[in-house]
Amino acid sequence: MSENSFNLLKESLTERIHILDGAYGSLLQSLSLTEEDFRGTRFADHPAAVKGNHDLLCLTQPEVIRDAHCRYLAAGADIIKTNTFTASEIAQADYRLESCVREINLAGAAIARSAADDYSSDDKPRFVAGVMGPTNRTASLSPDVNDPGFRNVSFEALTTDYQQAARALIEGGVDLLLIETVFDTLNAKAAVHAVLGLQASLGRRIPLMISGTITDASGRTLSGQTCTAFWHSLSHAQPLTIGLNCALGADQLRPYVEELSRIATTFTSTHPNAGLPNEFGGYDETPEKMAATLGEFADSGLVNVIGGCCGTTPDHIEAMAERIEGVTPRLIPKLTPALRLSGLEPFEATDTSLFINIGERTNVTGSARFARLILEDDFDAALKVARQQMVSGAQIIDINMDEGMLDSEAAMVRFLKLLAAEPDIARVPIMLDSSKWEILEAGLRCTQGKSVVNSISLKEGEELFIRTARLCRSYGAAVVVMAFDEDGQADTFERKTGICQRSYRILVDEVGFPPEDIIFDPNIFAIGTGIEEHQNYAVDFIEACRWISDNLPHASTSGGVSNVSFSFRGNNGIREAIHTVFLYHAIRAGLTMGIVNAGQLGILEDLPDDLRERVEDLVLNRREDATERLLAIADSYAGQGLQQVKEDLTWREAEVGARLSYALVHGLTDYILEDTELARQAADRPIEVIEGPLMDGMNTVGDLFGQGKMFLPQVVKSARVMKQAVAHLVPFIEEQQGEDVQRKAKIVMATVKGDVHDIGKNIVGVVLQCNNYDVVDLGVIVPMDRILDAAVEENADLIGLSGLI
Ligand code: THG
Repeated sequence: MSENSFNLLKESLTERIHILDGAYGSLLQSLSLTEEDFRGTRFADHPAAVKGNHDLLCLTQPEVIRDAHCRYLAAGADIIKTNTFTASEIAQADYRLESCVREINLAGAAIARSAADDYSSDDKPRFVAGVMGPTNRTASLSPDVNDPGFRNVSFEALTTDYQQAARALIEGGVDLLLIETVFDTLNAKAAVHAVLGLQASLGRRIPLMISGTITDASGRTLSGQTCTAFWHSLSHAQPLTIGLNCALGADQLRPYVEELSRIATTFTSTHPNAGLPNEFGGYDETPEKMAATLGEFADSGLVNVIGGCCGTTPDHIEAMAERIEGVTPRLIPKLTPALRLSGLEPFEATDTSLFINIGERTNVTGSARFARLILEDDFDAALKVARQQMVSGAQIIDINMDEGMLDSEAAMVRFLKLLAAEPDIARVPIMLDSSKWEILEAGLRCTQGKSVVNSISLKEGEELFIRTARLCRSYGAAVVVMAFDEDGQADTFERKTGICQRSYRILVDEVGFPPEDIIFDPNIFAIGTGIEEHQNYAVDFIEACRWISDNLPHASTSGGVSNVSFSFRGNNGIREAIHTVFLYHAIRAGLTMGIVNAGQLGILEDLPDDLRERVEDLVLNRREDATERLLAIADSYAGQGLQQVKEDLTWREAEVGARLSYALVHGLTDYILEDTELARQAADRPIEVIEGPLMDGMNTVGDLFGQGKMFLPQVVKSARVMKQAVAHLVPFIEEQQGEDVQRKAKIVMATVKGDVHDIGKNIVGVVLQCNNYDVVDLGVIVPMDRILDAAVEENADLIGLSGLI
């Protein structure tokens, strides 16, 4: 699309609501095409079944696809979607058609282009959106019960795959790209990274539409993000539209459409299913009903683009087009620029925000204990360090694996993947801390939220600085910029502010980096070292923060607070007093955030007067003898550090059954073995522990999930706690042979022939295995006979089938 027609589209989106077309899958399905139809002559001898591979029809039945496009265009669609939802190598591998992916995308684009051109007129231009689906793998979730850190797809593989598809779609003539049905934001971030890379190599802008999907009552994506977190993670794509599609019907989507509408500073889109599928796999919502619901969204000013997903037909699209005729489109809200990050949940630093705590303890160079845990490969305990920082009030977690004895990149990746499986920790944004770009980049490829890169700088010159800044942007991260240049670290006010200003100008003017995503760190160095040149370090830092907040609009400031007291190592009482005083003055000068030992920050008023005065003399460099005077009283404060905030353990006071349920619902493993053992001793037979308190707990989890009060990664976490409890009980159950059931219940599962949808099935498999089922998974496109044979052969108790058809 030329820059000109892109601007025309943008302008016309401000004038009227645009109509996106409806479903292709369910429309094509209604044609009852046979395996032979799907194959055509070209794939007559293809070794795998291809029925249900709708994208292949772009090659084998182009007229059928063209006709479907024309029906939607005739119904009034402004934008039609290419029939390329599964045209990725990852998805086509199910049909052994990886080698045809480029061709399918080229053909899909060309067919839609020619149909759109036929219907285009000056007063109603028609646009083609090249569809890129989510693939059938999730980059943020583990499909393996025994390893929450495992992934069956990598960011790199997704990027390569998406880039091939995007390139072919563009060559084939699409106007824009639509990354849709995003259930895992990390997959979408890989798609965005691919598109931004392509954009740079083609030297022109590729308009993007991005649409996520909310799959259950929790109102979150499958991978656990809220709508706002989802937008924060993807806003760097500067998409033309952000929206929601598929999954729930329009009615249930309303609160989330409203949320996006309120926060997204771009156009919004909604293309829901025609309701949830009924028990026959059909869709019940009529064109009138859907047009009425989406019409109300339009009347309420929530949308700029509407259309349909599964189950919608040209009649639905026609009814929508009629309904929104003349309705004023949503106005894009004007939000004040602010640092907006995300984990599973959003994080926003506004002008009125209080000081932001970044947890420092998950740092192998900053904590001897954390270093030992990582070196000993005890990642479970290492994760608890992150949790402890959060319990103590950290709003962001700084993670650093820079240690000579370690494969730092591998440790960073492993820690982040495991952390993604801990929904209570993954809630907050991550600050990736390393002096090596490769480690930072590896980390960026593991985080679905909007993270912070800590750090980049002019240390190795402008070229590298610009290159890494561009990459940070492409991965959707904010950055910490150290006051460091070709001549070294800035240690005076002039050097600190000079370097920050220079960095700011390069980032904002040359790279186009949003100033609100820049966090300056003007270097916190140790004071009280006895060296004269160090005396004014704290003052210089504080004054640099003031200067930055006055002179570099929208940028934030940060620093490693514990550095300042290094020379008082071993005396936590004094160190904490120094931190308290230092932060008091730095925050008043505008310091936005700091890397701190969360939970060990004191209050200025609580410091004894004498201590406060001596510490202030040191921090504010008010007396030559400040260090000596502080040392003189230091001994009496040694060992007086604040207590770490303790986790709330009141739940431990309940009886053991209730404790087991609580642990399941909250995904807590600390006491699960101890409690399971107590419950076993109290029970007549070990099986009763499973059938009683453990099942009660899992039932509560099920109920809470149904009510939208828990989301999927939490349910998976609960299932893993269940697995630990069950594993403890199994040997006791086996000991009682003859009396109890001796073998696990067995389930044979498969995605039925003609379908490849298996993400839901895989999750059910994980949960069942955690609940002591033997799961035999036959894979996808499995014919009925094979399922029945396997069930007989395995002597299965249950059969579980997956299929969206
Ligand atoms: N700026 C930026 N990033 C940073 C720093 C900074 N990252 C690392 C560091 N500095 C901030 N983090 C820490 C973490 C711990 C300590 C200091 C800074 C610390 N640790 C105790 C010590 O060394 O005495 C460790 C004690 C223990 O082993 O438990 O003080 O400035 N952008």
